[in-house]
Amino acid sequence: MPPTREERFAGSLFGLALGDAIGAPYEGGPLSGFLWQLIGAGERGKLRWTDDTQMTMVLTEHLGARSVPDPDVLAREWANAMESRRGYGPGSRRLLTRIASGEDWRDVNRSIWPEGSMGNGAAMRAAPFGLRWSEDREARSRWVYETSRITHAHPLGIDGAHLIADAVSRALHAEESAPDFLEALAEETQSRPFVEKLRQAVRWGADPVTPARAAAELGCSVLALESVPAALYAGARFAERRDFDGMMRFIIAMGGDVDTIGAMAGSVFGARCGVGALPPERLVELEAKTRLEAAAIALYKRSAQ
Ligand code: F2R
Ligand code: MG
Ligand code: MG
Repeated sequence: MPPTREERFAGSLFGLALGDAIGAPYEGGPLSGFLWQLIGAGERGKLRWTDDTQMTMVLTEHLGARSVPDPDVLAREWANAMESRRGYGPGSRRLLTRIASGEDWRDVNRSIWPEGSMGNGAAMRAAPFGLRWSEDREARSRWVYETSRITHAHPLGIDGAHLIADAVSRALHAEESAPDFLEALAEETQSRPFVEKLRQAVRWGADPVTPARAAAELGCSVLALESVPAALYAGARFAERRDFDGMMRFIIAMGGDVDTIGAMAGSVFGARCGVGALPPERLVELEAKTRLEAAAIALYKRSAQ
């Protein structure tokens, strides 16, 4: 039996949180991993997530509570919910701190780089748009743009967010092979740099390339242009055989921005395979499951209206 739509919503959000939490100790090399092992256990030993899930959770609650997002309110909600110990990107941390102190996001979102951030911080939180507006590309695209630029004004940061939202939306419905899924995304996006990366993965076809080759040819850094294609490849490839653990082993072996590649891939995997395909022994360990589940249900109900 294919998963229900409700199971796919929960699968996408729990897949994101699990990918984030399982990947977190491996993000950024041994020193940063050691630090996370020290502070990352979370309350009562629960598997603890990072900024990726924190921002996605706030966004999911925001979308579940209203018919359309309010970027000004959302900016303040993200800023007020920021916890440094969750490992935010340096640019995002500075912007959110200024927004929390009362500055308008429009005055700060190009203050670090003139074109804005091209990090993956907007892409890592974009999955809820694919769930909320899965059948309405125009609305999905509009709200991804209007909310990504709060922290990520650079076109590549925003394009990466569009791709993750489009991929989650597609995974809710399509049962394609990984190459077909990636080719369809490449045809939909207007962003040439992303098209080149996606077509690179399409050319691999059904051949299972090694993590080292995927990392070398797609990239796996904090930049959206590298980590988004890497996550889409891993998510699509391992969703075909419903192998979440295999997907995370692959992502950990690629290295780089492991928690965020895990989060983005997990959101695609869960949208296609449903919450029942996630490893139950890891789900049990995840922190704040009740809050995440309530957010998923509210978003599901809102999208059904
Ligand atoms: N910050 C982290 N991880 C490090 C700390 C965690 C560690 N494990 C620990 O022990 O504590 N992870 C989180 O940050 C990433 C998302 O980052 P975001 O929100 O995009 O931030 P930022 O700073 O805007 O961009 C990231 C870096 O990309 C480069 N960059 C961005 N725009 C640029 C531009 N226009 N020109 C040049 N470089 C640009 C900069 O190096 C930015 O610092 C996720 O991995 C999340 O998990
Ligand atoms: Mg993170
Ligand atoms: Mg990360």
